This record gives sequence, structure tokens and C-alpha cells, in this order.
Amino acid sequence: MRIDVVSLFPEFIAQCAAFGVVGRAGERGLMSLHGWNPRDHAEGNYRRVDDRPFGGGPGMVMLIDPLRACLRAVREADPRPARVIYMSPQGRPLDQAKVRELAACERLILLCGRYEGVDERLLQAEVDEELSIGDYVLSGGELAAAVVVDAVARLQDGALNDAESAVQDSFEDGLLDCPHYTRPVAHELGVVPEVLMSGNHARIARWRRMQALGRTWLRRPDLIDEAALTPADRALLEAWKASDEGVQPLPDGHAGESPEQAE
Ligand code: 4FV
Repeated sequence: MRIDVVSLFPEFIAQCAAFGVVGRAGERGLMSLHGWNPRDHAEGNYRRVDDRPFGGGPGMVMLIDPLRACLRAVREADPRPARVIYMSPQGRPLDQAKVRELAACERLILLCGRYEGVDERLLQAEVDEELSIGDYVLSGGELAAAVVVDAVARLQDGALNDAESAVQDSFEDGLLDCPHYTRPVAHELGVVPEVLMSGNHARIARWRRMQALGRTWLRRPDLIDEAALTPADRALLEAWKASDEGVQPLPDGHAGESPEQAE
């Protein structure tokens, strides 16, 4: 997979992608990452890349031509067709399903905005889709692009060692992940659940599924509604709710009251 990132700070992404799984994906030739600075494609002595917004208001807007010339150079750098993605709060929320889709692409071009954003005409002419990493405002699209690079890199075949396999990822099956434990078995902070020491893989898988269902129901009920739960899942979830883990934490400030009183 090839990823080209258009940014006023291309070294930012290069740094982000130099470590861990992403770094290794690059070393293993599973992904190549290329940074492009639109200022290198700007005209004039000042090589402007932004200007004041029409209609007034604060901040600056990124100019069309430096970005257009830069994108032309990026496209010409490799004959493979690329999907152009603009990272912005106006984009579709990024989720694991979209990450899986992008990870299957041969080539991505990630466009990072700065200032108030990019002239809309450039977006209409050059961008295939807009993606957001969350409902908050960053100072630039680079962090969002780095999130995409990391999330798709680790899904490249061979990027993860089997120990790190993506199969058990959160959201892989639309649920949150189960809790994880490692040595020591007994610690002043608590003891590892006995089932995980049982060696009974069926019981362990069942416990992990129940935990994933319960935590998702408790923390992200929206995901439970979307998840295609089997009758067995529903039974596991009811068992979890009935267990002491399923007891609803009292809302803050209601310590000592019974759940009824707290309502
Ligand atoms: C953003 C987000 C984001 C908005 C103005 C860059 C900034 C500045 N990108 N998900 N949230 N972008 O805040 O993707 O140009």
C-alpha cells in the first residue's frame, strides 16, 4: 500500500509513522509513506499557501493552486489510482469498518488542512471523501492523517505478528474488547479471574465474549443496538447483567443510596 500525505508539515507524519507496528510495516515493505508540502508548489517570492476568507471572519483559508499543483505532482509520482481523503470535522466519522475498507486500497492520498480549512472549490474538484476522527477541532489535519496511517498500516498483511493479531481487535465484531490480564496472578490491586487460568479455551472464549458484550452494553449501548447479536450472545449478556459485574454503578454523588433511591 502507498500513502501520500499532503501537509504543510510533512515531517510530522514521517515522525509519527517511524515507530512500532507502523514503522515495521514500512521496513517490511508493506506500506510506503510519502510527504508532500504544498508550499513547494506555491508561486511567487512569498510562496503563499493561504489567504483571508471572503465574507470576512477570523483566520485564513488554504489557497487552491498550491494544493492543486501539489496533488498533480503526487498523482504523477505513481501510476496507481489513489483515493483522495480530506481530514476534517465535516467528514464522516472514522470507524473500524472504514479503516478496513481503506486498508484494502492500493493507494491513498491524505490531504491535511491548516488554518480555517481549504477553499471549497479545491475540495469539490479533487477530494473523493472527507473523514473526521472526532467532534473536536484540531490545529491541523496531520494528527487525523496519522491516525488513518496507523490504523490501516496495522491491517496490512504481515504488519502484525500473530501475537498482535487484529482478529481480536475492538470493533472487529462491532463490540468493545474484553479486559486483559498478565502476570502476576495475584497483586494488591487484585487477582486474575480464575477462568483465564483454567486452560479451558471454550470457557475462556465464552468469558471473553460475555465481558465484551457486558462492557459494550454498559459503555456503548449504541454499539449493542448496531451489533448483530446471536441468541447465544443475548443469553451471555443477560448472564453478565445478572452477575455482580452487571450491577449499575451509582451515578456520582449517590454513594450509599440504593439504586432505587438514586433514581
Ligand atoms: C479534524 C478532525 C480537524 C479543522 C481546521 C484542521 C482541523 C484545521 N480533522 N478530524 N476533528 N481538523 O479538527 O479530522 O484546518
